[in-house]
Amino acid sequence: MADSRSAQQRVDVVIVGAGFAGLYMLHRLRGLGMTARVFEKGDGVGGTWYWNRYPGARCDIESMDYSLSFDDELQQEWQWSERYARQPEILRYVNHVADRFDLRRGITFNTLVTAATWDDEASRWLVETDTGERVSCQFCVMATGCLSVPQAPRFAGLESFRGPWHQTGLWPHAEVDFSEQRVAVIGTGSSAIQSIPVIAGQAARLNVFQRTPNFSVPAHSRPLDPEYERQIKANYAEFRKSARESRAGFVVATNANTDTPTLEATPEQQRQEYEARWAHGGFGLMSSFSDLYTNLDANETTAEFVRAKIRETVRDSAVAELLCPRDYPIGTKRLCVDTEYYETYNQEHVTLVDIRSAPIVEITPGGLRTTEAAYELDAIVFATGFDAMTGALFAIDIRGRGGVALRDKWANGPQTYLGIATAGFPNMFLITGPGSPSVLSNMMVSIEQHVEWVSDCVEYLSERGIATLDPTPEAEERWGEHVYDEGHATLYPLANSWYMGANIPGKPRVFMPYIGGVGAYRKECDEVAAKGYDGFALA
Ligand code: FAD
Ligand code: N01
Repeated sequence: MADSRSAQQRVDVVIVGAGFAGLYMLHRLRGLGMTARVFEKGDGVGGTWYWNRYPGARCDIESMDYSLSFDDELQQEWQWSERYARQPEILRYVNHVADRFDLRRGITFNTLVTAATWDDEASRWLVETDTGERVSCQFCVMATGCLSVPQAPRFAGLESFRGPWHQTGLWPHAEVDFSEQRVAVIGTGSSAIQSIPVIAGQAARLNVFQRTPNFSVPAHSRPLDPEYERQIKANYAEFRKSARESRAGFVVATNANTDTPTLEATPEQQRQEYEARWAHGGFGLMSSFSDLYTNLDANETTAEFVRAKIRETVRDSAVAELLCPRDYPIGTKRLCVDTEYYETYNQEHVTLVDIRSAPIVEITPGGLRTTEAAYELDAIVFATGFDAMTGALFAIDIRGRGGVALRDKWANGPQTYLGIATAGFPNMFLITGPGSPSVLSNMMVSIEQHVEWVSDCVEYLSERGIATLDPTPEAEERWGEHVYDEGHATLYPLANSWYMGANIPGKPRVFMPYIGGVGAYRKECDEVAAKGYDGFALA
């Protein structure tokens, strides 16, 4: 039997990750006649939707938008059941995509890519895995996900806890039953806000441990209106085009951006606009006026509108005040989209614990202790977020020209050209990497755009016999300044968000995504390609 540790296979491309990005990348490369292998650490496809099986998980972009557009038959045939699809349905969809395009045979599951090393002489990457495989490839595509490395809970005494504990981002595949249990949820970000109402529906007692409250708007999810579906499907090409040219990667007619600055509207006009968007549900609230992300006074009118909604909804006024965010502008941490989140706090068996004023000291065998009180618990849910955007890349020992480690190059924050490549790491592509619209957009639009740009690029190079493509340091620096300027022209840097790396101890505080909008960004990428990959050195 061949020893897989010493054997070295050669392919054109290695793709790391089998979420939507890795799957579509494989499909495109096959279309070019290239050989490709995908490595995936999970035992199935789907990435985010494979790992995040917590109760209540669903998307916050509407299903008709949060779906692949590259194949018309696929988008015409697939039927979403709800306005916002739940995790099991999205996982079924992504599995359907894998089967429909015969992608599974290209994927090696249960395999972690541990290292990728550039060999300058051979102009190839050597990719290594935890199963001992060594694969040589001309191109390496990191489709590793922006929210794929959950932050490990670091609480003293956790190992002593007698009951089960779970992380939302690594949820067990077997059903978790909270009935009759005293449960803690730690964290109040999107994952917690989705899961809390569902866990409250099962548990005997639920304590929510909140450090920082988040702004949340109602999803008003419901069965997908067949007439709406028919209209979109009759005109899907136009619908997708508008999304690609938009700022955030989706456009919902009733939620269109306005050009009016907030303070030019009277308080009554503001209220009417906010009420209409609140009633519609979803992210539209933040496009009520033109300056909500740039003008603090304008932003405060929206923030106060949401705080008033919280006070109206939550009967205990002290709890309502605790749930009102005050120390960052609305929208500068990702807005949450919920189903009866605030209402949950009206239930007798649900308690909000403020761990800002009384932090958690330790987990004990029978529960948890803060500086003020002890809580008896049967199970703990950590909804404590992700090492976003760079976590999955740094988990791989990536070494570019001269053996330079990506972790060292990016020690003070990510540096990329277009968020798609980084100088000194030739022929390596980052799907939805830092410096691209990525997590600020409908990710489906951004993933498709990157995958298509990368496959066009690889085709261009192959047709011309060009061995390597590497961003020039000058182009990378210019792009970095542009990303910085755009980000810092907004209110985003005022928040301690994961966009800023602020949720991970020791992570540099840098606003990582590009906020210029997916439409403008796509144009920029297309121009770079049209000019023969301007800003890249081709050799
Ligand atoms: P992922 O889906 O994260 O897939 C990356 C894959 O790479 C993973 O399966 C991982 O196991 C694998 N991998 C990583 N490193 C390695 C390695 N070293 N070796 C082997 N395999 C590796 N976006 C939206 O636009 N709308 C939404 O409504 C939305 N909802 C979300 C809800 C949740 C709970 C979360 C966490 C994210 C959500 N997102 C949403 C963002 C979401 O991550 C993207 O929409 C999209 O699914 C990302 O796809 P991807 O293929 O780029 O990455
Ligand atoms: O993570 P988060 P998430 N002690 O980082 C708290 C996407 N997503 O998994 O703010 C106590 O937002 C932390 O508190 P603080 C979406 O893009 C989408 O919820 O640091 N608390 C915070 O409350 C989203 O933005 C959906 O003070 C600690 C929470 O944990 C992104 O994924 C659903 C703590 C983490 O919130 C991440 O969301 C789910 C500690 N030591 C996810 N450490 C949709 O709706 C952290 N916290 C589609």
